[in-house]
Amino acid sequence: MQARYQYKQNMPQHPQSVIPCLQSFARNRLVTMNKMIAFLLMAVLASASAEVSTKELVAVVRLTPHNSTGGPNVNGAITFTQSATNGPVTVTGTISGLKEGLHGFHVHEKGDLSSGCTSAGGHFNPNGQNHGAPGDAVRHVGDLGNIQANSEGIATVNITDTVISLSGANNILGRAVVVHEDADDLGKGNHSLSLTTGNAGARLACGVIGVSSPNSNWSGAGIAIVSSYVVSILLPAAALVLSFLDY
Ligand SMILES: [Cu+2]
Ligand SMILES: [Zn+2]
Repeated sequence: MQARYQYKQNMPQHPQSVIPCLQSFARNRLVTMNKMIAFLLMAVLASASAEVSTKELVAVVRLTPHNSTGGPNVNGAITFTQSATNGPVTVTGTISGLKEGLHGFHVHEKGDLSSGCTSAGGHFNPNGQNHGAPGDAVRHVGDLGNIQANSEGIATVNITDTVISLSGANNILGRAVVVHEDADDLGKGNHSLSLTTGNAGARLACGVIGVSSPNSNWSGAGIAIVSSYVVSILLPAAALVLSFLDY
């Protein structure tokens, strides 16, 4: 107390004591500026993260006949759109050249069409499940059910699926879409093939799922995860360090 009293008493009397006073003022100003910069940085990163994680991903596939010499001339174009990371994917488009009725419609595991649709492998099934309907808890990731062709052989596709994705473990990019000759029994037909293929018959047309837009920065999910890591871990850590500076 004595020392403090003396210091206070001495302050106005000695011009040198103005210097520590100014230093303290400057340090406080510096801490305030650091805080302002940190908050600005947080705001910028948070908005950047929100922007990236809601970026819409669009993929496309051009379906061509499995057997261009003699088989049915089935063609089509399908678009996959995902507006939020791991959100639902809408599947839209038109397929022509089909017989009227239901046709199995799946994502198969390989984008290899070197031997037509045969080399696309089985249904995309990263979790080793049985075949099922799109709404079933147990299904292949690639199980998109059936499309329905009208009397003119045209199927208008409009599906929303919550399992397939355009990023992450269920990413269908680079794999193949296959349209079948017969209806998919959705795993409930008691046929020997029901739990593997839905007994949907021959492969009529297929195509490889590829990038449409954005044409850069496609790995949106990865960037979003890094950004949320920055927001959830690094920024609070920075704020903690700054709070220690503010003595
Ligand atoms: Cu199939
Ligand atoms: Zn399946």
